[in-house]
Amino acid sequence: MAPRTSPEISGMGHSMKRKEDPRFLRGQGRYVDDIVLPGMVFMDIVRSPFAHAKITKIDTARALKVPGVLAVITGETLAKFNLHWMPTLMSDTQMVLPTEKVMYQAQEVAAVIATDRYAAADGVEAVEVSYDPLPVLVDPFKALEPGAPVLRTDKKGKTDNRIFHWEAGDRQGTDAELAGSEVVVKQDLYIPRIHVSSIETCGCVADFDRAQGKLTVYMTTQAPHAIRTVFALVAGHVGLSEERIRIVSPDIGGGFGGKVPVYPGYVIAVAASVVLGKPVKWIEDRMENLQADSFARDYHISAELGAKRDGTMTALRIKTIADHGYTDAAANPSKFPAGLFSICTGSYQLGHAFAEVDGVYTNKPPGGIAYRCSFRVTEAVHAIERLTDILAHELGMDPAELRFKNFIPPESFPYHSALGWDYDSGNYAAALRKAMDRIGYAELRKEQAEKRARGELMGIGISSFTEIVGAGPSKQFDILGIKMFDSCEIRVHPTGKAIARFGTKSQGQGHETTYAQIVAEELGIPAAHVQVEEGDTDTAPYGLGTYASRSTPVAGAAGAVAARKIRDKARKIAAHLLEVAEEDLVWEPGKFSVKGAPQRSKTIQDIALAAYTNHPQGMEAGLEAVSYYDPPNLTFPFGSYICVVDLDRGTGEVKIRRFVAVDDCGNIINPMIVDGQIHGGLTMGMAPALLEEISYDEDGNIQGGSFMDYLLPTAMETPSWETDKTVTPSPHHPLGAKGVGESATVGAPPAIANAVVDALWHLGVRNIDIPITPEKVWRILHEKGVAE
Ligand code: PCD
Repeated sequence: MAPRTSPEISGMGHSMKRKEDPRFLRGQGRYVDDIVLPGMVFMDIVRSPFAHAKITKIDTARALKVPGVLAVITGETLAKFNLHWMPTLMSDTQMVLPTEKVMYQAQEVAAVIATDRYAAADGVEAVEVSYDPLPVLVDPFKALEPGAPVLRTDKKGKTDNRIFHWEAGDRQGTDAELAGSEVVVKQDLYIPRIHVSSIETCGCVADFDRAQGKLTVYMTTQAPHAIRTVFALVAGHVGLSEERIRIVSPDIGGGFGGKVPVYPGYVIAVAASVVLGKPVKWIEDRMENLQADSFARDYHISAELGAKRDGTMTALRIKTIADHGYTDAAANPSKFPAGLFSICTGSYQLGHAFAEVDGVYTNKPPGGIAYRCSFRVTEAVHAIERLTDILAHELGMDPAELRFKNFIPPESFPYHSALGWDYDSGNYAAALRKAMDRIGYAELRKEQAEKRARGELMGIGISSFTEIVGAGPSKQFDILGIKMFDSCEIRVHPTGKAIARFGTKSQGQGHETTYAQIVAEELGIPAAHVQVEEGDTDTAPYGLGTYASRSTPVAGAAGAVAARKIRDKARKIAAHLLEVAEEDLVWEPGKFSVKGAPQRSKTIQDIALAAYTNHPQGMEAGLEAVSYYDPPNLTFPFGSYICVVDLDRGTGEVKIRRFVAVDDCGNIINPMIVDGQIHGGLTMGMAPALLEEISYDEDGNIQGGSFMDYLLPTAMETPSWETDKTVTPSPHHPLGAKGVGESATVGAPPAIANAVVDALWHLGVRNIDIPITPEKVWRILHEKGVAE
């Protein structure tokens, strides 16, 4: 789509350089740890070595003698104010600090406050905690067995470890259809626990000002307003009411869903600041971040896909056990305990589908965050895309051909899925065809056959995913009852420059640039003259925050709507200045002119000045507007990815030779930023496919709790991504845009897994659970007698 505005205005479609980058590139960003307040003290946390144990004693005497240590806070301290437990976003309860027992390794046990960070760490070493170990449950299947020890003994009347049972679709119809299907493929898939590992860990500076009775918390949160409300609900009874709480999210070094939850550390820091009357800084270290912050995934999926022998898909049935750790602290919309997992019918016409998920308590850290995925979409896409490939192989059909046969055709949109979603728009075949042309699919298949004949192992994997982002219509989506709208407030100053404030919060996505471009598109004020602000609850309009790729679909839409309100007023002022009727004016980005007399015009800058100096009698002065946007539907971005791998028969290493990603996120605001999002997302999709996993031994000891074992991709492992686009606008979004931030992380893992299995299918390999490590492949090569 050709941009409508000039490069000077830089509305949509311009690859304008990021306004935030000069400060980031010069090391001048202002992150939480850069905040230094007078009299500030430091907090460090004592953590449990056991995954499940009774606390018999906490002796703080020695710690209190460490020079610089000011206080030690325990569960008992908090219990006096009834602050030792807090609600989770899923209306479960979570310990801030324990008074009786710990439930996972690395759980917070006590906090030490000291005059400097080192003294706090020394104090942590000196706190003596006595534990009485209890039986540990790490396997969710065992946790569900009758007679398994009940973990949540704090919940009166709880007799098992099940958290919830959730289901969607038509069970009977699906059962019947599958029973009558000519072919049914079944596969168990485990999608392991992973961690976002953003460059910046979590932390805060809690500053309770006794004189004003006001609490300011600078913190790494993706959702500042929601956090303010949660704090008010949790601590209202000790006098912290909402107007006395200010949350500030400064620059954030990566969120990826990991900075949505409220972690105990934040609450303890707030309590410490209230008790001591001093600002308290708490910054997690790298190991704490990896071991105790919310995890993602951990879904045990059992899926069945039915089809006719000609490849027409008929029905999908999925049963999932979801390991949630010791509390349900998933960051999901309230009505969706399994997130948007019911997008699992993917890009295909499926008449019948049924999905069920059981959430289970285990002795692991809580979480279930939407790590670069709009609430369990990654899990859903992995299931359907893996099953589709298995079906193709079983039928002896080309996986691309099978997809073309089953895609929802473009004329069927809006498409009502068997699990209840109304997909807004799509053209799946166009994206797959483009990806196939780009990569030279037919040639690659020939090459693969030749190589196979020579014993070389090469695989081609496709993933044609559909995403679901932009929560959400407020009739379905809320968090703790707060509807999931989002907001924008724009003020145009007399000199024609503007400030735009949003209810979301960028963590690196580039909102300062793209939001300014949205305002530029709608008002013709150059994006360079639009200052974007987010993240301060004292100034920004109330919004639900940035996650689930919702900023463009929801807050971006609010930006367009607010700008249009301003344009409506600007039209009235222009009519007054030009002494014509409003209907006689035509708009082009940046000015109104008189129909048939284009030389008679007023620029938006002229109009802005008039709004303060020469506005019509009876009209209020000023030029500003606010919009709280409630989207009529979600947006459904999609794409087709093709991955080519070569397997090393000596080492089992998977080498990604090529990876073509064709994405469709509707109309694009900033093509350069979108490409950056795809590159980052693909790398974060490759990571769990090949490298990352957090697991636990029988005693609940974390495996992969440091970067020695938890392997993040570096430039060495990352291939050169080849990206392309198709453009299918969203029919309901004011700018035709869909979200894109998570597409690549969601779409990439099955493309890679499908490619590896494609290389090995002829040897009888149907599935390898991710991460597909060299060791797993090496073992298979030996088992099949093809190792070198
Ligand atoms: N765009 C454009 N166009 C279109 C779309 C979009 O341009 N069509 C762009 C925008 O504006 C921005 C971006 O792109 O800037 C993105 O967007 P979105 O999709 O809307 O999204 P957001 O909301 O903003 O964001 C969020 C996401 C998420 S969700 C995640 S994970 C991740 C992503 O984002 N994270 C991050 N990306 C990123 N990047 C960075 N740098 N960092 C970070 O942290 Mo979640 O749920 O939270 O898990």
